[in-house]
Amino acid sequence: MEKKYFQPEIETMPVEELLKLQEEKLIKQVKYVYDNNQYYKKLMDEKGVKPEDIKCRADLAKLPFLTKNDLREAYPYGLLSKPLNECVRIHSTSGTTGKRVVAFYTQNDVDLWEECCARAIVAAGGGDEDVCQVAYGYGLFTGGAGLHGGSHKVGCLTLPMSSGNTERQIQFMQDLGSTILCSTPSYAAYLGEKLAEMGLTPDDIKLKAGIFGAEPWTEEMRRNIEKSLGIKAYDIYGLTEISGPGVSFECEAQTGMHINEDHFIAEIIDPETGEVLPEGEEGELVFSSIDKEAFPLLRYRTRDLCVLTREKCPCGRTHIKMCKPKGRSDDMIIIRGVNVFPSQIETVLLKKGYTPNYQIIVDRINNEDTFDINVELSEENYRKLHETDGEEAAKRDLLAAMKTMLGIRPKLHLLAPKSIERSEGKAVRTIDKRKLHD
Ligand code: DLL
Repeated sequence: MEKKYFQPEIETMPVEELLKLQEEKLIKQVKYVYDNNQYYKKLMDEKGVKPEDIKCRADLAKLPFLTKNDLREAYPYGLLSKPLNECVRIHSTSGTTGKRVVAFYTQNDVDLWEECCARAIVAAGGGDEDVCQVAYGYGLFTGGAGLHGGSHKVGCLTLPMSSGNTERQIQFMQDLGSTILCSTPSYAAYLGEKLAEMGLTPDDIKLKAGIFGAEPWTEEMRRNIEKSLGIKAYDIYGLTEISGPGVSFECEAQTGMHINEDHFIAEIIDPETGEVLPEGEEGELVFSSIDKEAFPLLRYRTRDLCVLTREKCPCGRTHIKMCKPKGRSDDMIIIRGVNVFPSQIETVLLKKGYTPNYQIIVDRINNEDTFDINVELSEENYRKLHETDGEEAAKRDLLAAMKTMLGIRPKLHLLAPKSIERSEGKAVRTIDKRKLHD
């Protein structure tokens, strides 16, 4: 029988009990970190906070923040809080900017992390009769390992495909009857496209659900993937520093992701002042892991912009929900003084019937920012525009919609089908050439 929750007693725990549990774990964890981690002890000493000062959940605000810079400074062992012989695993961020961040896990850390992923799979309708195709990258990236472990815990038949080799993914999907797909949303969109290209329809495969995350994606993208693969698409969020995928996950309501609050305390802060903001306000997401052993970060600033809500959820889970993150504050591009998020561009494109294959190119020429968007046309659109000579009119229409959404005017280029490289992992949406000149 299909289970509704992986750990019902925790996932539906009354809120007061949950907050009490967090408080108890927090008080213990602060002492543990202070006693076992020189780096964080120093930050606490500098701020004049002692473990005894943390007596309740609200006292969390007294603790110092940790930032990505701290993690780089402490690389590789500075934030490790267990002897290496008690650690069993390492994962790492992709390190596109600066030094990689390395995170360590004890066996207990791995078990709790995999349970979080198992909760996400069950929330997406997964059970021991499912075939779970894990098409996130395996390796240092946490996506493959996390969902793989979660799939085992649920008892699914696990297909450790990793990403790439797209035709083979579809072949296996057909031959082995995969029912759940785990991948980045951009790769799922590519798989949907490939399915059609191979002359197949969603009726030729057995997929029913997808668990997609690791990068920002819009509601329009969700509908696009759901249609092309014939599934229900669920969001999953996480970051290497805090464990990996499964820090939060979507339930059947598809209105935000439940944060696994028995392991992580989430706060929203004003990114400028560091002040804690009330529920419902948008700001930077900050996490404290309250029961991790090897790499227990307290008040880690994610740079993800987000809103938290504790509204009652029809699924029965009591854990607080976070909205789809708008992107990291560092995904935001400032063009001629205006803040632009790739997700805004994705929304306009998909609403107007374009493909989710686009690239933003920003440069600075003669001291002025240039802003170009390459938009790939579908075969159908391409044919239509060329048969009717409608390219200029289509561009004008798209430009007006972009101007309304962004407040500034990009230069649009409508490209032939298949001219933008597909992503098998996290999509690279922005090429900011200004950084190359700095
Ligand atoms: O991306 C972990 C992960 C793997 C999550 C698989 C979900 C599925 P990192 O490589 O450390 O870890 O990147 C973490 O990716 O701070 C967000 O900016 C972004 N991110 C992750 N999930 C989502 C999501 C993994 N669902 C960074 N929506 C995070 C938007 C996401 N952004």
